[in-house]
Amino acid sequence: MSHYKANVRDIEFTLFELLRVQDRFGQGPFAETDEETARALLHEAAALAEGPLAQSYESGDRNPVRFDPQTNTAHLDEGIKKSYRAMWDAEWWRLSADNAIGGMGVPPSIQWSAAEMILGANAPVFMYMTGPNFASVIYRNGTEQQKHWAQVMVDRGWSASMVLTEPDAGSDVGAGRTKARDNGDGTWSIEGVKRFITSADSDDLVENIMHLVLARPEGAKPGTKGLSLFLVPKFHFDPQTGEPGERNGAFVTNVEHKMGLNASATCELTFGAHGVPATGFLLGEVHDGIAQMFQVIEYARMMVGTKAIGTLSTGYLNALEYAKERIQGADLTQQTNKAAPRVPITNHPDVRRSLMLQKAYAEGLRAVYAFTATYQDTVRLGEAPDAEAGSVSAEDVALAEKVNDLLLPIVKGVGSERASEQLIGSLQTLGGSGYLQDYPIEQYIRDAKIDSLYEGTTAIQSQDFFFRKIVKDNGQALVHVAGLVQTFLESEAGNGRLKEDRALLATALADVQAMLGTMIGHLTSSQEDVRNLYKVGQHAVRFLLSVGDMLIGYLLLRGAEVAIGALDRGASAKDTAFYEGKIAVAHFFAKNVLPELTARRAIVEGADNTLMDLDVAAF
Ligand code: ST9
Ligand code: FAD
Repeated sequence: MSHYKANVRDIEFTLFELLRVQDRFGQGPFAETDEETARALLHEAAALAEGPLAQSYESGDRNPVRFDPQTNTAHLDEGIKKSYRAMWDAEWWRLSADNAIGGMGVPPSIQWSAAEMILGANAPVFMYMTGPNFASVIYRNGTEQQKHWAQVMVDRGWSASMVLTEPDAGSDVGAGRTKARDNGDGTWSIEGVKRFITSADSDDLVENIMHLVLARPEGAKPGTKGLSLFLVPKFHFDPQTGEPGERNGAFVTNVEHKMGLNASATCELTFGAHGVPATGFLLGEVHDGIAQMFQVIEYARMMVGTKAIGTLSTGYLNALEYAKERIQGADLTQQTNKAAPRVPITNHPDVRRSLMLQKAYAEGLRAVYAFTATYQDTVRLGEAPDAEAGSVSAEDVALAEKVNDLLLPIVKGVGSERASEQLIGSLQTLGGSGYLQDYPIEQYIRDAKIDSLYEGTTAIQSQDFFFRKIVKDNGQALVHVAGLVQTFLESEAGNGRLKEDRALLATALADVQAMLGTMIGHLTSSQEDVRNLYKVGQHAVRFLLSVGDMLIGYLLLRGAEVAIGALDRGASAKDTAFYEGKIAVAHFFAKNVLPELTARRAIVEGADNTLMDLDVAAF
């Protein structure tokens, strides 16, 4: 039986009923996509996820990646390799590749919904399939020769890795010390040690691996702006055919032993220290490494958030299934009657509370990533040379880019934090059984914890959100999103049934706006007293999570409005329960979570620096 449970019904609801993504199909780069093919693709993804991908999820965990120091190889579980090959052979690699090198032309909103299921079923397998996606970044930024290599990477099924982190350069990427020396013949020699590199080796899974490496050319300035991006292959290759030749000097020198995600190879990667030079090629022949790498990072941050959300969804569905069947205790109203019949634990109010909270975050965060992806749809439509005139204006595209940027730290930061938190609730629902390896939830918790760490920790996401995505943007994207919420608040959504919930959302919107106002005040006054920046730093994560909750509340309530409409029009018995669930979950979230924002607002407004004045010795 599969550990993975796809929620295709809710994915289809989110895409086609709530966000109406199909209205953008059939034009420009999505000319080949219609609603029917999109739905078919989602069902295929669910079958793949619940079938061949889910099969090796457990064996990959129980047989972690092994490092062989003799050959500098990371050995993978055979089941993981089999799942990878099933996915490659069915050409799922086309999902997120650029059309120019073999992509399917599937709108990002559909791509990410398929990715949710694949990631929820077996994220390490997804993460070995970097080749075509990273080749797209090479294609977009590369010289003519490198564009050809991007196509070679796809045609020959190569993999790729993103190589930033060093022992002394984690969050602070700009502290990187890996050097690049110009050989004067179009190649560079790379020297240094990188750590924690995902998929830097993968046994015999692929013929070659293209490492995308940040390194500092001799004499370049300090910080991130002095870094350049180099293409460093595992094996040298024929520049025309891609036929691999001699080993290049990039060797995996260790594989980490981790809390979870054991099937994913997390490697130390050493350049130019084994008597073989590590030869690299400057991407696009321009020194613009951090900006180029952020094209990879933006995709990876969306992926990490979607992975966390996909894991929470299957965690919730596993907990729900267990709870419906587990008989324990009498109904609370019968507690004095020792002979009262024993009931399923779904009768207990606390179990219901936790299940509904898990449902709210799983379905609410799904709506958040899909809502974000609709802005990526707009960007893609605008990029197409053959886009129909007037289908998207240049202003639409510019705004969509900004809104996508604004929402990424919410998908990644809020998605990962809430998923971890709520998966604890999923485990709790199973009681002691949840702690056992007989059920998948303990592995979900271990495998999802990484999501708040890599691709920028939550603290980094929160600072990105406040300083870059709001302040540097002059609040333009935020004003757009707040405007959508305001329009909904002023509507008659739900024929009166959502009046009380809309009022709760209005308070939540006012609360986050007040938090922002306070933090902007600290930022402004930091010109007189620079230590006021600490007040921003202390509350940035709280603010990020609060905006996330407000957005979840908004999208759940819009979902409730759609559900009310569907019920009013008459729905099948099965759909009736589904739509009632959508109304209930929105109402629950509005009543049980949104009011917490008022307390958080008071905390932000009461910010002082006593925490920062304290001697560390007092901790
Ligand atoms: C990692 C990998 O953790 C985790 C695993 C992923 C595995 C790969 C998965 C991919 C899978 C693909 C498979 C697809 C398969 C599909 C098929 C399936 C069926 N946005 O603020 P400044 C840029 S990797 C855009 O001064 P500092 C910008 O150019 C390690 N750009 O920063 C800016 O210049 P300007 C991840 C941004 O103080 C410049 O940076 N590590 C953004 O110098 C400087 O900006 C991290 O993420 C942005 N948001 O440096 C590090 N921000 O301003 C986290 C900056 O002129 N640390 N830029 O535009 C940070 O992010 C830091 O804030 C910092 C600070 C390094 C940026
Ligand atoms: P630190 O940066 O040392 O952070 C420690 C703590 O301090 C964190 O809580 C952090 O939030 C906080 N902190 C640090 N700086 C600040 C600040 N300025 N403000 C507020 N708080 C701060 N890297 C790659 O390049 N490629 C990969 O493929 C890759 N895959 C990975 C896979 C795994 C399994 C792991 C564990 C890591 C991976 N990484 C990869 C590295 C990952 O991106 C880093 O671990 C991450 O960016 C954090 O860096 P760090 O571990 O050095 O922690």
